[in-house]
Amino acid sequence: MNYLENFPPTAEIQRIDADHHLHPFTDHGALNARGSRVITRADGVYVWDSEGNRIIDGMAGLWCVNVGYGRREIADAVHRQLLQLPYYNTFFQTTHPAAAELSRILAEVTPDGLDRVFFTNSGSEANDTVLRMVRRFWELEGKPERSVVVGRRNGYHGSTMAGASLGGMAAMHAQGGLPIPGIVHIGQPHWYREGGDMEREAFGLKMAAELEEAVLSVGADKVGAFIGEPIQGAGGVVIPPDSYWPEIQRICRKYDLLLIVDEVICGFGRTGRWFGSDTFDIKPDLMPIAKGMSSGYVPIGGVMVGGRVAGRLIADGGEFFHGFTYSGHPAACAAAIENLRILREEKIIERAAADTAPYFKQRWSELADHKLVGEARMTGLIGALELVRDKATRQPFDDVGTVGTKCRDACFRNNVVMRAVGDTMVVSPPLIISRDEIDELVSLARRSLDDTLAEIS
Ligand code: PXG
Repeated sequence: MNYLENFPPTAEIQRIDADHHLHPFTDHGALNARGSRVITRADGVYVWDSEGNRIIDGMAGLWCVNVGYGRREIADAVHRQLLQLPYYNTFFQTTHPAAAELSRILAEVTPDGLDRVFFTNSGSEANDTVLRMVRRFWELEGKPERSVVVGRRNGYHGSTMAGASLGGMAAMHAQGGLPIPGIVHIGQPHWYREGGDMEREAFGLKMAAELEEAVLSVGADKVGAFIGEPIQGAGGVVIPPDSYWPEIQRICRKYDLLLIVDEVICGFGRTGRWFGSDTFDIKPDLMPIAKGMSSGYVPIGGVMVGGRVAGRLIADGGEFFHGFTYSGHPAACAAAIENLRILREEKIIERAAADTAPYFKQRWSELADHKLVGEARMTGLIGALELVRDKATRQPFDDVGTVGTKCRDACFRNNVVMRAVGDTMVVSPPLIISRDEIDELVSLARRSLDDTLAEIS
């Protein structure tokens, strides 16, 4: 198949795909009955399908294309790197200029105190790395029993064994004997769905207090770390009350827990600052990153490591038996370096924070007047709509996910990408989205809500 130009008709691609391609997180019976949507090209905030439809991408791919599609500079940087050095490893006392340069830039743009990076190829690998690193750290501290990590229900940290275990997705844990031993979960700071009659900030404190309860019930001498996303992305853009993160950090200090802040979605500008940790004033010991690091052009991730852990690993650690063939892959590093240059030199994050994020907030908030929408929330350029049966009482729909899926399908038909998380619609557009494009995104979102309402009435 000529897969770049003059590709076969849509039905033919769909047939080949159905015969040979197993997709992530997919019910293949349902997919093959309908046929995959075939995306063939992209530019700016738009993607095009094989039928010629232009679709506004409210999800920046999968929360990752922060600089938008079609940046030739990134393609050129990758091309040049592939010609000069397409591959070399970073294992046996070697490095290459791109890996060294990217590590320097990451130390600059990430919060103070995070001066070293361990490279991975994805967010999941970053979280597998972080679990091994935490346990190695406590071994070196002479406290190997502090191997337990506390995560949160409805958190998402990836799909590998450690990633899915650190995460708290019930559906994932229901398959294949997860979580692995040594991971416990506390509740999530989801005020709209779970806060009941509590005032928002009081609810934030209550959910943070669950960390202390977990530490005391497992035993303070056994718990080594807490992991959380600043804003839970895949869990439905759960924006915590302001009281939450200060209290989590107080408890981490009190029990000497390492604080792991998973910035795979929130990092690189999503929340209006460079990192969610900047937005919420969090001081991580360890920080998994991926997605916006290269705007998804080439896969790359990593773990930013603070002084406490790095000091131990370097000073008296001997060898840390961990790493990937493609840790610090030259082409991926080249893509990330160029992506970060664009973000910095064009001040994309600062401009979004000053102009388009406030505009998005204003326009997105208007959707709260829709009959289906119980809450419209947002921070920076990430947002969610809670679809409910009854706005006054926040009563959810009975069969959770049914209405969300209908709305997602309506979005498909209306040429806008929004993702449904149960009955929560989420968006996370490229950070370069303009005011006009925000208008288009919001008006197509409203049309899709109208279509959904008509369908269920
Ligand atoms: N941490 C966080 C916070 C994530 O959001 C990962 C780790 C794992 O990254 P990789 O690169 O291994 O996928 C993620 C990924 C969704 C969706 O449907 C979200 C993610 C991935 C796929 C789908 O919302 N987040």
